[in-house]
Amino acid sequence: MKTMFFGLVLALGLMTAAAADRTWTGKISDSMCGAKHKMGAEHGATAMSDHDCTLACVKNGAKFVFVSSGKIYKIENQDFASLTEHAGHTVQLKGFLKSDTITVSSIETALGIYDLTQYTPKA
Ligand SMILES: [Cu+2]
Repeated sequence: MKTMFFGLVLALGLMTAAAADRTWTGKISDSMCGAKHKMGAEHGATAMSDHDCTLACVKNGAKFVFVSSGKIYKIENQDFASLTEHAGHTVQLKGFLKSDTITVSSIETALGIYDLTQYTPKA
């Protein structure tokens, strides 16, 4: 009886570990641009910030994606609130990865990473 109980605890423990969230540092982008926003190529001659480009692409039917270490991950929960807020930004994303798709559980601004592409200089 005792061994059965410990077996169950062990099994539950392993299940929890397998479903644990992971953290990545990367950029919120869109499926149309992927890793690189071609600065206006998709949106006429106007140069756009990564933030605006991502939002514009998503508005035009693209999906939010997450780019980390050159790899593009799909995002399962497209309606996750801070995706819009952090579009085009470098963030720390927490979530559960299944094949190439992440179910996002939290998005935070990546501390210590100063990303120039996030800022559009005001003329
Ligand atoms: Cu775009």
